[in-house]
Amino acid sequence: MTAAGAARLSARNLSQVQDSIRVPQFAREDLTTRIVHIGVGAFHRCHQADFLQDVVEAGHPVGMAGINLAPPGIVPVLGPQDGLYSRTLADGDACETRVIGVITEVADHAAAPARCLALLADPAVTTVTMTVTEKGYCHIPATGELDPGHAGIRHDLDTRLAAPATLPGFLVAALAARRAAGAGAINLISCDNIAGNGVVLRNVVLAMAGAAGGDLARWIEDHAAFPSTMVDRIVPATRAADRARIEAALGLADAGAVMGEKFRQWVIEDSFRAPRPPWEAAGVEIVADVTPHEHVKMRVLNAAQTTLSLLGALAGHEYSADAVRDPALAGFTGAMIARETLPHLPQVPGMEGAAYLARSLERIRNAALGHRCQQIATDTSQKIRQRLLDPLRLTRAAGEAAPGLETAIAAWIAWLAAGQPAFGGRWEVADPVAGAAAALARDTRGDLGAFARGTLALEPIFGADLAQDAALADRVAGRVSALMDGAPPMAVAGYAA
Ligand code: CS2
Repeated sequence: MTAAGAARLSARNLSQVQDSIRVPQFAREDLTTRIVHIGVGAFHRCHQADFLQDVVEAGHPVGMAGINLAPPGIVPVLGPQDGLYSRTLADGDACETRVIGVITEVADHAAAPARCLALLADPAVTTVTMTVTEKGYCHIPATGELDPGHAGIRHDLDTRLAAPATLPGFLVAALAARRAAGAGAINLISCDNIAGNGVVLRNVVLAMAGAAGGDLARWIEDHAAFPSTMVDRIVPATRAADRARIEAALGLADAGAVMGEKFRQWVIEDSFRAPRPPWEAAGVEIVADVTPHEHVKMRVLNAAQTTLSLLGALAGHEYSADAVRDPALAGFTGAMIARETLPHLPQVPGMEGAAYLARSLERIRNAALGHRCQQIATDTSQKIRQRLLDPLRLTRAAGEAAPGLETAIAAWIAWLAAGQPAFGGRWEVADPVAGAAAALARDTRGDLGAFARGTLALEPIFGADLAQDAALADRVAGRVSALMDGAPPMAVAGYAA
């Protein structure tokens, strides 16, 4: 049933797409490229691009160019397809497919660095959005500041931004080109799940510009806006079987096919410096302060995903939808967030705590999406602050115990341990702290308690307040042992009772 051997979706054969599939309802040649997006991965293709298509279909012909800074390249995927691809929304047996046509051009930095710089120096382009994952900002998670010891940042500075390998390096080089071209002000919009993502982006760009020398940092302060955003839609990496089903429905091969849930939300802080697309036409919320939305989303939906995925992986579940069907894991996760996180959350109309939590768990139950526990567990060092540590800090400030959040943190350390040969070597640890965890496992020679305490002492992740708390380290180390020694459902079963 695959479309192997079938023609690839492209502008030429768009009219052959099956009638049940919605194709772009506009003339693509009328689009003007006003946005550049960096990081054209599955999430972007199913979220910001899907919103933009609604903006265009509402009568605003805004096109977007897509750049990938890091592998995999986007040109081999969307180049032969003239930027066209399909996105499918799936819920149970129901699914709806739409061909997205707002991407006017794609470029990979490795192959076409000059074109990538030129796109950001084009006066018609006034907005740059980005999804480069949490670690793409090269910041210290505990502080939100640029990490001067980051190997990529050191490379970019040592080579005077001649061939930048990082997002901050690329943006500074591109903004220098933009200033030289006299192209004017620009909105730089992070769409990654970091609390205060606009503040972090501003921090790393200004620090990089400062370190590179000259007076570019001053120009950036005067000409660039860094609105914070909250983005939401569950979009796992596309599975081969899903792609095959989509291709069979399309009647054409589609290397860019993505699949996500129906739910979507995008909230952007109203602080722009340059013209921007009328995103409101697609239901995007433009608000004075996006912080409350970010906190609710990351501390409830994302925290539930992280907790269920770490415990789920340890318990042998493949997908987060399997983990949430495990009554002990779901009961624990729901109770942890309800008891320890919700009491400290801001009130956001439409995102009320208990209902938002119930809806989040329901979304994770969507078995049509194959969201692997291991995918969500990847890079937890970059995600844990906004999902679990900041809520823990609020309980501490209120003088409350937080056995649930401490167990979830222990689940991450147990997941790191389980990736070490000394503790079973069940999987490969995909995380920037993988090297540090491997060294710690060697140094502690199979002593799980020492491994747990050593991990918790990583200040760039846990911050000095948590990293230096010996009593917390003892409690978490005990929970790590319980999770590794017994079956994870047993270790959490008592909590919800
Ligand atoms: C997930 C997110 O992989 C992960 O870290 O928790 O990608 C999540 O699916 C999205 O934030 C949902 O909006």
